[in-house]
Amino acid sequence: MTIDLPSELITELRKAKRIAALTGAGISAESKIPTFRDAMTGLWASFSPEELATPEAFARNPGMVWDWYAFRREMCAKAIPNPGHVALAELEKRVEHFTLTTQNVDGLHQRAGSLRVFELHGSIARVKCVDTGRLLDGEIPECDEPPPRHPETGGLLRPDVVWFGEALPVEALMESAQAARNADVFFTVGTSALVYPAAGLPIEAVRAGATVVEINPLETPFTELATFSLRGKSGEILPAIVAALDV
Ligand code: BJW
Repeated sequence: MTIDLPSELITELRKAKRIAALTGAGISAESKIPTFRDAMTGLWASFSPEELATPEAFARNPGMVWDWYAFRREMCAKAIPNPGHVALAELEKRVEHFTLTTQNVDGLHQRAGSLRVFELHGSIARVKCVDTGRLLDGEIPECDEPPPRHPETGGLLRPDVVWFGEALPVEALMESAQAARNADVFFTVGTSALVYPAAGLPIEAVRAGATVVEINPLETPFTELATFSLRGKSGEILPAIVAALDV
C-alpha cells in the first residue's frame, strides 16, 4: 500500500532537531486494545467513564472497578506492539531530542523500544494502596473478594492510573509541556483530543510555532489547528513517515 505524504512534512522532519509526540488509545488499536470512546467497541461502550474511571466510582464499587482493570491488565500484558509503536521508537533514534508522551497505560511504547517515555495517565501494570499511594512491590495477592489489600499498609489496592479529577504526575507533565513548547515538529497520534491537560499539549506546540501533525482516521477538536492532518491508521502512516526519511 502506498501512502501519500506531504513532501513539506518530510523536509521539516529532516531539518528537525527536536521532535515530540503525544499518543492516545488509537495507537494501540492495531495491537487489539480497544480505544475508550468508540461507540460500538470502545472500552466504555457499556459503561460511562464516571462509573469506572473516577475515585468516586472506586469508593462506590471497588470490586467492579478492580475487575475491569484486572481484565484490561491481562489484555495489555498479552498485547504486542504494532508498527506504529515501532516507528516511534525508530524515530527516537534518528533525532537529537525526542520526547514521547503517552496517555496510554499499556506499556507498549516501552516494549517497542522507546526509551524516553512519559506516562501521563500512569501504568496499568502497577497497583498501589488507595489510602497511602504506596506502590505494591511484587505479585498481586490472591483474595476471595477483590480488590486485594496492600500487604504492608492494609489498604485496598487500586491501579496506579490517573482517574478524572486526579492530578497527573508532575514530572511527566512538566517535561511534556516543555517538549511541546520546544518542538520543531510535534505529532499527536491516535487521541480524540478531549481529555485535558494532555489535549493542551499540541495546542501549546502550535502556539510555540511547531509544525504539528495529527494522525487519526477521524477528525478531532484539534484538527483545524494542525499543520498536517493525516487521515488513517497510525500503524500504517508512522512507518511510512520513517521510511520516507530514508529515501
Ligand atoms: C486511531 C486508530 C488507529 C482509532 N490509528 N488513531 C480543561 C477543560 C475541560 C475539562 C478539564 C480541563 N482540565 C481538566 C479537566 C477535567 C478532566 C477532563 O479533561 N475532562 C474532559 C473529559 C472534559 N481532566 C482530568 O480530570 C484530569 N485531571 C486533572 O485535570 O486534574 C487537575 C488536578 C490538579 C491538581 C490536583 C487535583 C486535580 C485527569 C484525566 C485522567 C484521564 N484518565 C483516563 C483513564 C486512565 C486510566 C485507564 O486507562 O482506565 O485516561 S480517561 C481516558 O481518556 C484515558 C485516556 O488516556 C484518555 C484519553 O483518551 P484517548 O487516548 O484520546 O482515547 P479515545 O478513545 O478517546 O480516542 C482514540 C482515538 O484514536 C480516536 O480519535 C480514534 O479515531 C483514534 N483511532 N483507531 C490512529 N488505528
